[in-house]
Amino acid sequence: MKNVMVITDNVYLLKQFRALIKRLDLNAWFEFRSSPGKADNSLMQVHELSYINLKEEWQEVVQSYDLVISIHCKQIFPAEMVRAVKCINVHPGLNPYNRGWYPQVFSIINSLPWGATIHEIDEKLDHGDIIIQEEMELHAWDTSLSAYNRVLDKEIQLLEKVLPQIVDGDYTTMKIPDEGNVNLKKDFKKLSLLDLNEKVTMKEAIDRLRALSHSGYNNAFFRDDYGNKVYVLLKLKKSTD
Ligand code: 0FX
Repeated sequence: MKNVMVITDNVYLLKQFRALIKRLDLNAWFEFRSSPGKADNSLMQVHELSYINLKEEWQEVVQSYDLVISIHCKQIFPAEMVRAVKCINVHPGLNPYNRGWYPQVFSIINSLPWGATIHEIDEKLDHGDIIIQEEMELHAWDTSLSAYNRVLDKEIQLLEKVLPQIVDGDYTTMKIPDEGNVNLKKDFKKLSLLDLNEKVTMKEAIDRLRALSHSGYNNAFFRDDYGNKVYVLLKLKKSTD
C-alpha cells in the first residue's frame, strides 16, 4: 500500500480527483492537503483539508510518503524535497509552451500550443519529464474562462489514464524538447492595463481582451479622463447558423 500526499488549492479538481480514486480503486492511501492562505479557505474547510507549508514541513513529507501529487498547488516544491521523493504535477498547459501561470491566457495571446500535462516535478517550474500530455484546441470564441473550464476536465481525463501507473511507479517519461517559455504572475498583471492609445489590429485587441476575460475576476482595465478605473470583460458567442 503506497502513501500518497495530494496537495491542491482547487476545489473543483479536489472533488473530481476524489471521485476518480473511488472509481479506480487503487492500492494506495491518499492524504489531502492545501496551501495556507492560497486556497479558497472556506471551501477547503467544507472539504476538511488541513494545510501544509512545504518550506517548513517538507522533511516530514519525505519521511512519511512515497509519492506527492500537486493538483494546482500554489506552493513551489522545495528542491530538496523533489530530489528525495517522487513528485508529480498536474498542469493546465502543454509543456514546454507557456510554462507557469495561466497558460490558456498566454496561448490565446501568443498562439503557442496549449493543453494539459502530467509530469514529474524537477527544480524548475513546469519543466520535469512528461508522463502524459494532450494538446487542445483554442477556439476563436474562447475566453480565458471557457478554455480553463475545459482544461480542468482534461487534466482529470489524463489522470484517469495514468494514475494507476503513477501509483505503481510503472510508467515511461519523455524529456521536454526544449526549455520553451515561462510566464509569471507579474507578466499576467502587465497585460491587464490597457493603453487606450496603443495601436493594435482588431485581432490583437480581441485576443488580449478575451484572454483576460474570466468571469469572477477583474483583469483588463483602462483609466478614463478622470482617472477612474474601468474594467473590461469581453463576451463572445459562436453563431449556431
Ligand atoms: O490554480 P490555478 O488554476 O493555476 C495556477 C497556474 O496557472 C498553474 O500553472 C499552476 N500549476 C497552479 C498552481 O496555479 O490558478 P487560479 O485558481 O489562481 O486561477 C484560475 C484561473 O483564473 C486562471 O487560469 C486565470 C483566472 N484568474 C485568476 C486570478 C487569480 C484571473 O483571470 N485573474 C486572477 O486574478
